[in-house]
Amino acid sequence: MIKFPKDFIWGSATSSYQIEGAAREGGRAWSIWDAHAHTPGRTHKDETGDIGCDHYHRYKEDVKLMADLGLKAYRFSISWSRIQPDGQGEVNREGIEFYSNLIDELLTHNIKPWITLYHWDLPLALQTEKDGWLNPEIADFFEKYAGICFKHFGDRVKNWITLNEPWVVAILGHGEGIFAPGRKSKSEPYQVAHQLLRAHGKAVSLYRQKYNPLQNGKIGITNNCDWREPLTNSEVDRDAAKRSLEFFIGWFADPIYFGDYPEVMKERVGDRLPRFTDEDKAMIKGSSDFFGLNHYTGLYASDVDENSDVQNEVYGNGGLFEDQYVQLTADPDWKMTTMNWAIIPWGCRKLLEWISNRYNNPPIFITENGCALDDQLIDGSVNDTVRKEYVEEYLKACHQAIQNGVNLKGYFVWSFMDNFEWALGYSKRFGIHYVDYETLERTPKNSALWYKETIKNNGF
Ligand code: PNW
Repeated sequence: MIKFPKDFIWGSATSSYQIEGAAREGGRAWSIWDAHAHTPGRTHKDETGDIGCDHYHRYKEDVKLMADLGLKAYRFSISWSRIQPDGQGEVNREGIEFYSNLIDELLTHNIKPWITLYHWDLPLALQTEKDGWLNPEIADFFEKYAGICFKHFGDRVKNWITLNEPWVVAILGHGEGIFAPGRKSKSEPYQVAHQLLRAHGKAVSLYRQKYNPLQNGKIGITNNCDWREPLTNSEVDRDAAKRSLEFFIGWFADPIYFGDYPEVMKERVGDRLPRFTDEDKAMIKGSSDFFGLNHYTGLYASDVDENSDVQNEVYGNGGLFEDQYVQLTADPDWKMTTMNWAIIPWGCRKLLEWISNRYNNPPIFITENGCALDDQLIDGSVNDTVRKEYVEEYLKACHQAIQNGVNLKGYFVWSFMDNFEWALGYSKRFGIHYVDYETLERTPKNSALWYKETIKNNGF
């Protein structure tokens, strides 16, 4: 039997829009995900998080389930528009009360709360009136919101994650436009990522200066990254795999650990890549107490000649293809989840080692790992052999990484419960393309009027 270190953190994770429901209750205003999901044609069967898992009403039952499972830590996110309905100004007492009760309920059951401040549900008013993450002012709005959370919850919460997967916000939200706010662009992902990093930096500075001395907690960021295995041992393919990782995780982790974007991104993205001021560099460098990692899958990477007409076949996973010229492929023998994500536990070990080497052995927490499967309910339960095997194999890979010197400190399985899987809704048929990405209508820049016209029957 393999053994993990005694102080290893075992937990599970969720996010606000995916589970809470009560979208129009408790003084909560709409977020960009409410607007996105209520725009016809953007989610599987136009499903929304209006009800989700009804966690807002059933949180006590849910915490009881966690306790019965023996969970020691629970990672959840706060819905910004429950705390500040417009994203600025007035604090909504009912929102504070809900999370405060949830935190107390967790602590009563000996479960440590890990809070993510932003898991993609930006208050809609900040999008329609301020252009959301494109606006440099957003870093100040986020800092204020974060401060409200530290002030009200920091006495009891000792583990903070500023942002969940800024890569997804940038690429899927602003590059492909299949996630909120539904924008399609080749430059916006880089601008948005830049503001996300600045916002993270500001929130961390505030925490460290004003709250941490009294509250004594840890704060970091969670990034997502898939593994990239060179398709062949050729130098160009090894370079392609490295380049792909640098565009994926280096984009966000290099500024945090080294103070700037990877060289290869500066060279290839050119003027579309914003530059940090010296002040921002200083603020962002060293701004994470731990390396939060969401990891699920991986692909082979190979070099693409810039004159060839090969396009990236694997949707959404590569970032902007034109900037990287990396072809991503799966081995036909690999087992796949229902979301069509390859099950390759050895990729998890390799990625952990890669991160450890590049960033000088930081403490790492896997803040998400798990798999979507087309579960068959028989007599009220699921014979979960494939999922069990997935988690076991990935944990073995984690254990090997620890043996090899990686400073892995914890693991949170995704997810605590079945939930609203963004554009895929509540579908059991993941991986099937139900939306035509070519013709999908994307959100225009000044979106207030557009949403009003697009969302019939709206509550916005
Ligand atoms: C993560 N991709 O999302 C999120 O943090 C969760 O909210 C989500 O439920 C989970 O993974 C499973 O999907 C991702 O296309 C969604 O590369 C898409 C991608 C990556 C992460």
